[in-house]
Amino acid sequence: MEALKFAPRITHNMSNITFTMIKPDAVANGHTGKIIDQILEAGFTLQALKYVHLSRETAENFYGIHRERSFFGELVDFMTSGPIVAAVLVKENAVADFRNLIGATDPAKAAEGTIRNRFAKSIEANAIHGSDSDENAAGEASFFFSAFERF
Ligand code: 3AN
Repeated sequence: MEALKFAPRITHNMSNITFTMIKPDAVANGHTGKIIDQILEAGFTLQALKYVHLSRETAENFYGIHRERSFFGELVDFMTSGPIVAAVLVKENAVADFRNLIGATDPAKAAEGTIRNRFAKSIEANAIHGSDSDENAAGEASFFFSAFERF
C-alpha cells in the first residue's frame, strides 16, 4: 500500500511570517488588546495565537541561544513571571516590518509610536518579542504551535 503523503496546510512563504510574544509586563499592565490592535492595523494577520504561562524549562529552551549571556537568568525569571500571549503573524517582509513596528530592544531608544516606545518600561521588561530572522521565525513558530494550531 502506498504511504500516506503529508499535505501541509500552511502555504505561507517562510519570509512572510514572524513570531511574537507579548511579554508578562505588557500583559499584566493590560496592554494586550492595544498591542494586538496596533499589529493588525499595521497590516499583519494572525496565523496562530495562544495565551500561556511558560514553565522555566520552556523559557530556558526558547532562549537557549542566550544561555551564555549575563542576563540569561533574569530573562528566564522575567519571562516566567506571568502569562504571555504568543502569535505567528503573516505579512510580506514580516520579520523586518515587525522589527520596525516594535522598535529597538531598549525602549529608551525605540522610535516614537513603536510598540516598545508606547508600552515598554526597560530593556528587560520590553513588552514584546519579535523574531530577528526568517530562520528563527520558522523555528520559534514551530516551537510554540503545532500544524493544527496554524491557519
Ligand atoms: P530583541 O528581543 O530585540 O531581539 P535580543 O535578542 O538581543 O533582543 O535579546 C533578547 C531579550 O533579552 C530581549 N527582548 C530582552 O528582553 C532581553 N535583553 C536583551 N539585552 C538585555 C540586557 N542587557 N539586560 C537584560 N535583558 C536583556
